[in-house]
Amino acid sequence: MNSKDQKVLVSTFEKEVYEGLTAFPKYLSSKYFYDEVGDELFQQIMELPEYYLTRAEYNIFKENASAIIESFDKYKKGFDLIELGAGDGKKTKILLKELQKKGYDFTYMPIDISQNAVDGLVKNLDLEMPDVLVQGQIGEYFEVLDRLNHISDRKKVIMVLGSNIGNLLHPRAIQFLKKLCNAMHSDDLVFMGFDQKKHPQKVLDAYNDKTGVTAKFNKNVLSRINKELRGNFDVDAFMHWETYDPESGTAKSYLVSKKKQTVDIDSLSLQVHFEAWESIHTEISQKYDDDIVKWLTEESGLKVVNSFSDENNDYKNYLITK
Ligand code: AVJ
Repeated sequence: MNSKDQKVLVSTFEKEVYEGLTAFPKYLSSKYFYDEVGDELFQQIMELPEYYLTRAEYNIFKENASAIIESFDKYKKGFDLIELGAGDGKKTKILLKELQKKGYDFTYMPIDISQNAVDGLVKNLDLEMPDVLVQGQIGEYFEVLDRLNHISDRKKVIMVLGSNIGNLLHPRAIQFLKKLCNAMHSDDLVFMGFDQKKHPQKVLDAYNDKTGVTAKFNKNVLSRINKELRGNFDVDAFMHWETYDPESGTAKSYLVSKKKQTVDIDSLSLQVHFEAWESIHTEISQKYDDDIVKWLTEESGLKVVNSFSDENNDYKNYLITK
């Protein structure tokens, strides 16, 4: 990354922190959880006994790998397998192995804004699965999708895993799906994970683990402000709080100020006042059911053609076309 890009990034962070902490009620975007420390904490979250999402999706891949890739059958002679948001590739590797075994001709293209994440994954795949063609792509999802349409006219299967769409409230999820739809040709497919509505306690536990990793993850946004914007948040003066509304299916994370306090953020020349028990809203993790997914996709010009779920119906992956 050159210094010019860096400056643009920092100023977006500055601008959004300023907006969120001068708003009423206060908020910060969950996209700012993820720096090097946050990435590591999220890795730990995925290992937590309470955080069922990753295991459920992994099991769906394990149990259904051959059925899933049968859905890509007509693309066998050549397609791009694009993944928006490249994780550690643990789940994707199951599919890659199956595709290889069945003789599909494909290029795997992990897309992420983090050069670090993409490089790590590409290196790992070079070692573990040297025969798979991998082309990492750095950038914002839609920018890269756009670029791909100009470079390659092959069929696309676009994967969005981990219920990452759950960070978006429905109107923004529809925006996202509409943009996906625009980047697709008529035969292209989307394969997307949606965490399902379930016992409310199970959702609350997943986002409020006993060991406090999720609390640390949530507070990491404050540490980032301290580090990057010369802030002086006392992170211990805030507590992690989780809510889940079974009607809307929305889990929400907050940081709650345990006392009346004032925080300085020097790079923004900003003083932020907190009343005792005032909150900062930091994340939503939306839960879905078939009807909601059907509604979201139809609103976006897409349609669900198949779905795969784990044995508890905690989580589902949907196959979607234009
Ligand atoms: C990566 C957005 C899917 O909302 O479940 C995990 C992030 N936040 N624990 C989620 C997260 C708190 C996660 N997503």
